[in-house]
Amino acid sequence: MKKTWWKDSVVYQVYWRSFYDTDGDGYGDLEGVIQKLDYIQNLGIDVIWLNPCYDSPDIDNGYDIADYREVMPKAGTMETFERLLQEVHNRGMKLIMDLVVNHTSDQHPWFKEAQSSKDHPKRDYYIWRKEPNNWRSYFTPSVWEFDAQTEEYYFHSFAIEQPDLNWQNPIVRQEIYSIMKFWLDKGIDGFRMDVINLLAKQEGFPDAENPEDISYLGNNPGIHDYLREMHEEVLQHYDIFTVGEIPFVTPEDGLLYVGEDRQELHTLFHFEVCDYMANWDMERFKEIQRRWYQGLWGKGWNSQFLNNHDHTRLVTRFGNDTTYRVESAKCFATLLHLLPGMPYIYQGEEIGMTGVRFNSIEDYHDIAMKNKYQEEVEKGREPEEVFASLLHLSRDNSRTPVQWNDMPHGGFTNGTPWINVNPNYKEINVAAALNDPESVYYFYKKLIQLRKENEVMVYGSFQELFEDHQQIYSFIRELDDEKWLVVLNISEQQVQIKLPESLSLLEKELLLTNYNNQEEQNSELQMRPYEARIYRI
Ligand code: TEU
Repeated sequence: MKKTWWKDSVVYQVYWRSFYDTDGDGYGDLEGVIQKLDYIQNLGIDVIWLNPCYDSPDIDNGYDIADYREVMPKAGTMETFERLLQEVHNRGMKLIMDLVVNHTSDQHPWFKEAQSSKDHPKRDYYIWRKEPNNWRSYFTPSVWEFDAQTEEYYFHSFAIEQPDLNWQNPIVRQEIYSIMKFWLDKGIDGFRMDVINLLAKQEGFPDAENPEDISYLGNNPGIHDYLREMHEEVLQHYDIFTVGEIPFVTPEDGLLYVGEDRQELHTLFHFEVCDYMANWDMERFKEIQRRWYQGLWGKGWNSQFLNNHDHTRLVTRFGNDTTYRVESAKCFATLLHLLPGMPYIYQGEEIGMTGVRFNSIEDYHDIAMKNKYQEEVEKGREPEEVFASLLHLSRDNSRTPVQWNDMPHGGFTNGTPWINVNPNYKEINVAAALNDPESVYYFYKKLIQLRKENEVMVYGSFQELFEDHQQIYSFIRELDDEKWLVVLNISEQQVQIKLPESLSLLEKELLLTNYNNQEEQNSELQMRPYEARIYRI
């Protein structure tokens, strides 16, 4: 298996608007990221993924871009960005940008021109039809929005303010390739590619049998031609790393995007867990990991994550964010960093930040949640009931500001934060974590250091134990003569297991655990709630 710099890497996601505010406008900014680079470096991070900071009317928090070659004033200036990139490289880290090219903002000049008349040369930059079909978008009841000016409908996979680009148009593709070169020539180290398998649309837009299952939006014929052309025209000319956000795919589909012989992408985020598993489901999670390992191992590279700016913080969604917040945070950290594939840390995950429960829909900002709330209330459902049903998976659960200390607003801003800080910031904050050697922060630091010193965590094979166990997730990673046993109790119960005779732990080295007082155990293991252990065997 080919070894490369990015496979060895741990990626840290910075959602800059909620990271650190240096000018008091209540929004985090790129200067704030610069000022916290030492904190990120000390954790042992290799690559920073920066969420979109291009000029944007900010309807979908930057995922609606109006100018791809400008930095959003809230975030800073192009000079700030270039200094950030330089400071990242000065610390031996790399930086990847978010590439959002399935759609633009409706305020982008391209769309303004396209909307101006049916005969405008840029009309074909977007997708227009006389009649809608029955498809719904991620954020709205229909993917079609009527444009009164030209009396046609335009297509949008997300909000009406995010019209989809027409990738069938070769001029559009060349526009995007030159934008990618613009940033790559500045020295960035790659791209996280937003819903990149939505670029190709189904020919003729046939009505869907079940419009609620929006998988018709992605993974359509023609997508691989676009990605191979992108690789040929842009990606192959730079020593960079690419990760695609790729919903609606099986491991077999996924391999077509990241196969090492495919000349498309390096790795992917698939969403079999995050889009379909609202709460922890051990059996389902094991089955998903098993299929993706069998589907990709030795042929393509997987990515491991359980939260991001779209998905509720993992201790709240999958763990226990009260009684066992620290134990479950460390247990899931061990899972993500020991499973095959690249691990991603979402800002605040490294201190065990939790999801949030604000009191009113007014406290929430996410367009996906607000649109869904309105849609359901307009259908006549009780507002309170709708609000309650949206809390668990609201994207704002992971968008509250990073909690740096126990000062007002968690030290995030001297102004008024764009979204309220999680009230638990007095207990859960970076300053407290850095002062506590047993904190979640130092546990992540040890895991990342282990990966730097042990290739078995990167290139080691994966062999499961106790496949059917509902609480214990255990597996072996092996590379050459290095063999590690991982045992995780992903439950609030005390669990006893008996290891196979061949796996006696006597005199075996315990490399890492999230519980201190370990009694010597041979093959009978008493696993406490959310206990995690890594042995060299
Ligand atoms: O996300 C797409 C999206 O809606 C995700 O929430 C979803 O989990 C995933 O695609 C799988 O279906 C991307 C960005 O991450 C998100 O913040 C944007 O709102 C969206 O695209 C539109 O750009």
